[in-house]
Amino acid sequence: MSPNASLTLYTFAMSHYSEKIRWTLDHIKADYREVCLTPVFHIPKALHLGGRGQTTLPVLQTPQVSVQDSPRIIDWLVQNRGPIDLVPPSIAPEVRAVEKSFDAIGKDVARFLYAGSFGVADAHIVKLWTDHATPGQAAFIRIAYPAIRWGFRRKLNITQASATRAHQRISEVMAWLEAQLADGRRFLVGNTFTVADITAASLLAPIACPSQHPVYGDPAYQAGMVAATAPFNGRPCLAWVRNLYDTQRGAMRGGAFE
Ligand SMILES: N[C@@H](CCC(=O)N[C@@H](CS)C(=O)NCC(=O)O)C(=O)O
Repeated sequence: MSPNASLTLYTFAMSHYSEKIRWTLDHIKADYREVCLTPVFHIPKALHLGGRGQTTLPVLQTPQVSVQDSPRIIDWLVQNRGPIDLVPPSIAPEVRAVEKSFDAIGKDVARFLYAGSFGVADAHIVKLWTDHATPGQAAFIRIAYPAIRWGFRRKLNITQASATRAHQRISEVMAWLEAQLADGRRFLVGNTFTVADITAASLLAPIACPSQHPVYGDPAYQAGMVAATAPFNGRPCLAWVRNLYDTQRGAMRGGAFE
């Protein structure tokens, strides 16, 4: 990262959609700076930069525009920093279709993991939510945690029934992924590493817990999520995710985790 990087990526350290864009920027060796925000305190920044009435991260701030929503950020990179080898024009529709199907389970992954860890691993969650906070923000999160947790439950619609449905949808996508990988292929589309692979691996990384990731690779995270991730233990697709991290992930260059 250079101090004058032209791109700024606003993330949550633990967000899998943020990891998708972080990995993409790292792969194309973009000169960017990452700023990890703290839940709740991210809202004004995301609303202001995103300009779409949405509060989600990641948001990529560029000299021209700020772009919110990971597929839109990929679009922007292809149009403004392209051609990028992660979206080869000849197979772009297939790559983007696989990206879309994994993006679609991101909320279920969050829903399922929070359902399994709220009330069980609250101290770990508070730590995750405050790792990049100022002392004042951290104090607020600690005091207001029960209310924030309640808000998360409502926003993500976390109930026993929705967690069961989330488990089912994640399992279906994992089964699809494992069927693709059954012929021994390394990459999902076109025998080359693409945004399809990055999206699949990033969106499943909170469950696969690759050691390279600053949050999911942390033994404290893994201990906190042990019960929540247990139903997926031993799935071959998670071994593929970890292998992709071993062979393709490389360094995180945005500076947030140095
Ligand atoms: N469609 C969005 C989804 C991003 C998303 O859901 N981000 C979550 C974190 S993983 C978030 O920002 N949640 C907080 C909020 O919605 O205010 C994308 O692909 O970027």
